Amino acid sequence: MLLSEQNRTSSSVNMASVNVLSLNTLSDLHPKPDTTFTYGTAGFRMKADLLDSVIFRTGIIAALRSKKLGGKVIGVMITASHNPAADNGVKLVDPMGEMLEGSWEAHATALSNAQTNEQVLDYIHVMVSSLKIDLTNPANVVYGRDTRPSGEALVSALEDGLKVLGAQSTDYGILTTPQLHYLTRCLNTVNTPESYGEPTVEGYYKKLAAAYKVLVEGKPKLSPVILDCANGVGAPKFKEFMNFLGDSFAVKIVNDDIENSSKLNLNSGADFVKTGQRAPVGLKMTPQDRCASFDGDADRIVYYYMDEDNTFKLLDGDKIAGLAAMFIIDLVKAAGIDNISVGVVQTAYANGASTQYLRNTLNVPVSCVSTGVKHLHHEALKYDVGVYFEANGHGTVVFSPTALKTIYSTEGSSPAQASAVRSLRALSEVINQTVGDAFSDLLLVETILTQRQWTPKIWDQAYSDLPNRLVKVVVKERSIFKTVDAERKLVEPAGLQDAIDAIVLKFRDGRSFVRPSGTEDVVRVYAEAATRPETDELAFRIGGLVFDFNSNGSGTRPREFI
Ligand code: NG1
Ligand code: ZN
Repeated sequence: MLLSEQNRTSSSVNMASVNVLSLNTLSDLHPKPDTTFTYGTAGFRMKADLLDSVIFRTGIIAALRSKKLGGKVIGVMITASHNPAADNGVKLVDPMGEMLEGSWEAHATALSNAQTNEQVLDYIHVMVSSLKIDLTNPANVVYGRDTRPSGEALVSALEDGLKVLGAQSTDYGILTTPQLHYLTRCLNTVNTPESYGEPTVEGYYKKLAAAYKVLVEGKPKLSPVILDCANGVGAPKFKEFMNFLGDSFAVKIVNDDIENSSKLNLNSGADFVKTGQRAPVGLKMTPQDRCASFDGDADRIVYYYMDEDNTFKLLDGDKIAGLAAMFIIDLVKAAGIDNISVGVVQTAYANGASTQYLRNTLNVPVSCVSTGVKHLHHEALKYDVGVYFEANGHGTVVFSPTALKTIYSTEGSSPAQASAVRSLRALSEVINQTVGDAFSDLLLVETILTQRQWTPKIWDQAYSDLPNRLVKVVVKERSIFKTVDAERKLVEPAGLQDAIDAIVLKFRDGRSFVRPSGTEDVVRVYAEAATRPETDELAFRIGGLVFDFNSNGSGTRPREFI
């Protein structure tokens, strides 16, 4: 985008502190490849060797965001989460540890696609002028990265970007994504009434471990949880964390090889387990075991176990949400508190049986929002206590300031009530309030199972998942697929939704929806129905329909499509 003459004049006063010479020199070190970039649901994400210019420019955006917010600390995380080792990506974290405000995603996209140094400078002008950014404000940025080998060079690109506007910055080295979110919030709230904790990684461990110890105190310990770390950052970081958890936590870590980077997320990790509905490599299960998998940056977790007849059983994000909601409702009641309500937020990918369970058994309000944690987080803030999880295991529980005030001002009028209040307080500390956090969610689930002395099988009995299937369809242009109603209905291409509805009607308990992915160049088809064969048939019929529609299918038509 180029500047209008008017913008050029009005912003020129503010531009004194952009050193054009330095911008050009630094930008020349990070030339833009012939690729179009989009800041999507998970920030920028793609093959690592295409990201140099994007990360350089993300440094500029981070500095501008900080200046816009009067010097508040902005976080930058370099990771590609559950994607293969050759990918990488970058996401920005806003001051309270939440995802970057939606309207800035478009600015990040625009700046990343500027073709020349002059256009980069022009777009900085546009932002300064239209967003009224005072460039004389300080800029403070913190950053971290996962274990991907490409991370180190990308950090240098980021540092060059930060230099353009003279940002003060701190490199926190290798971190899990939620640790960076935690640090960002702590740094922005230090010495305020909203202080979130000590702004160090050690502070994070201390806070969570202390709360967990309160929650399991006096309860018989469960058998060790077998923990698949996807050969990612969760492995070294969870080992560090164990120094703080000590005897209170028993774990057997597998898939912890971060030296051989090609193993990252390979046949392991939360995404592999959830998508394939099977155990990761390197993890031998017996029916007694309770297992969990992190993803590559440790912000997702799923649990699983093996039934007596050796059937693999998945306890995904929906099951965790149900468990957490049930536990919190019971605790609030046990504490004698009657003015805290619990709500749950899901996406269309939540299993229909989980939504039924939440609504009809737990009697909690359930909202459905578009895919992407920022949508869930935002909606969860509307409840006193908002539980949100994506089916893939990314989620957390947020306590509103009013709920926290009630919890901290209640004492309880019996020992049982006082104990429930203590648990509620500790729960609000053990749960990462900024973002879904696999470490914190692991402690949350282990707390509940320990307090109840439950096996995963007992937990699983809350409801039975409807069989479901997720199918990817490679299309020529995924942007032509437009959805409404929390992505459950297509409005474009015209006629496709009617055709989908007509097929779904033929299946018992059938439900299916189609949406373009925000992280991959595919369209996703989700289907569920009463039985496995019906579910598969429904998914493959809709897959075929999408592939054929308006001849948008690209490449070979998958054999299984009907
Ligand atoms: P897309 O590619 O937009 O479906 C995927 C996940 C999201 C979310 C993002 C970010 C599914 C079906 N989609 O998004 O839930 O986690 O990645 O990582 O799991
Ligand atoms: Zn992740």
